[in-house]
Amino acid sequence: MTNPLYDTLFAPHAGRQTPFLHLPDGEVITHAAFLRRAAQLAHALAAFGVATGDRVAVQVEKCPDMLALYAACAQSGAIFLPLNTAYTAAELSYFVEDSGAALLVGDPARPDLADVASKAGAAFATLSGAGGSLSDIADDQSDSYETVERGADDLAAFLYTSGTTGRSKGAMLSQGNLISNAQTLTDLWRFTADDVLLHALPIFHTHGLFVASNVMLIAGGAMVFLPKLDIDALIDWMPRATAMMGVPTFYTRLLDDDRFDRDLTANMRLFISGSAPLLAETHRQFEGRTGHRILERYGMTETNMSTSNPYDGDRRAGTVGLPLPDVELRVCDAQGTELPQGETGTIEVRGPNVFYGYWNMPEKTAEEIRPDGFFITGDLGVQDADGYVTIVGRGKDLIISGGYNVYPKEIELVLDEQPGVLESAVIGVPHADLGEVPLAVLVQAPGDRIDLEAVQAAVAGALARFKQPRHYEIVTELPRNTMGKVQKNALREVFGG
Ligand code: MCA
Ligand code: AMP
Repeated sequence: MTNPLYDTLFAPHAGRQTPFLHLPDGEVITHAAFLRRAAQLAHALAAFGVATGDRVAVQVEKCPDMLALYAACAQSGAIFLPLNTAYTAAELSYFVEDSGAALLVGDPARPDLADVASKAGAAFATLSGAGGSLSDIADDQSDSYETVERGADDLAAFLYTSGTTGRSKGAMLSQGNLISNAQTLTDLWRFTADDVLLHALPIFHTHGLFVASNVMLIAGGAMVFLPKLDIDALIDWMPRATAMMGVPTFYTRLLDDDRFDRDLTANMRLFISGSAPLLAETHRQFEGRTGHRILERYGMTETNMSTSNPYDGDRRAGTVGLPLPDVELRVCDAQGTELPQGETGTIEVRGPNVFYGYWNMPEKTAEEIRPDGFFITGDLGVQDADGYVTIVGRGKDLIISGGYNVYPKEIELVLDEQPGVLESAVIGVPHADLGEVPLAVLVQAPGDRIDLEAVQAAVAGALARFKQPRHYEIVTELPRNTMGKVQKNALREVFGG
């Protein structure tokens, strides 16, 4: 194989006149057409000076060309770096600079991005829309491209993941990481060329890109490619689909709709949930309404997927199932000593799915990957006698809102800078639709005054909307333990976390 990722996911589809992407307006992009477009985009990347091993940062709305750009990066040996469309220019600057991206591909509707690129010394292009420069150049290119030689150990993607220190880390994923996981999941979940997957997830995260899209590419099936979660569209397409992947909010919103019932899901063979805890209650309600048992799985940006409930066996509500066939999982104490079965500890995983490390952060990498290769997830779990894993909490200070990770530290750093704020603490509080949302507790500086509107405006300029606290509380001091550490549990008790 000259390029394992391209050769596994994309090359087998050359010339296949089979549907790959069903778009909301009824347009169908065949596998063959998709590959031709990817080749054109690979030429366009070269025209922007992108070379093998270069990072291509991409912040554009979900569209077929964005997925084709992923294929183009694979084919040309560039490293794909997708970014959440909600990120502000301030957040984006960090990713583009830190990664040393050669090119930033942005939305034409975001004129501030050209500036972000130029400050970071990266070239800038827009993808789609009127006058989209990369797509315009691609239109004039040959639709075949000589695949660049790469190996399984070469890097294929960077995904930035925020951290408890407030500084995002670029997780380096190799071709081998992506292929092994996609192959394992395709087999485990029995995806074939006959499947039609409802795809309403964003494609800038592991879930929508490496789980959903890679699996469908290996299987050779089709995707109903919706720009975002749209319950009407899901209900409309469901009788023509066979499977869906979503975060728990997808399932609770479907259950809120009376049209969603057994008849509507008669053609579906599989519903998969992940990225955030699915309440056992949602699992049961879903089964009661449709007869389908949702299959819950668990993973991380750094590991792709690590566990899954079985396809044929018992899909146990409230658990994330069993370690994947090629993944070793252990539950450990803080020193990495494995605990007896049935005890709660930190989940550690090892296998071909585990990433290569954090870009330019060898110390962080060494802190999180043990010398024996086990990655410390920071999730607290317990494994039962049958091997089923239950996530019981998080050792890391993390809020998951609608499937997006929000690290309190990142918000606290912004809040602490605001006039009148002596210090702050951010906690997650329950939210019926999104699972949890951030609540900020602010301590007013003595003799000073906090202007909440000004604080909210400053936060809006600095942080993506999904990270912005939905509630604020002002207190005179934060509860601390004898070591001086803020007791977030005490805050959760007071403010309903
Ligand atoms: C949108 N908003 C949010 C979120 N999404 N606020 C908090 N949390 C969110 N997740 C804000 C918008 O800025 C807007 O703010 C308002 O909520 C409504 O926006 P809208 O676009 O209508 O929201 P939506 O389309 O209904 O989106 C909600 C969503 C979406 C469907 C839950 O966020 C989503 O698709 N989430 C999936 C994320 C995902 O793929 N995660 C996987 C990463 P305003 O109030 O100003 O109007 S984790 C991963 O990959 C690991 C490896 C794994 O295990 O899978
Ligand atoms: P990310 O850093 O975006 O990759 O998010 C990974 C985190 O999401 C994990 O460390 C878990 O805390 C959480 N997560 C993913 N899947 C599940 C699940 N099925 N149940 C509970 N938490 C999950």
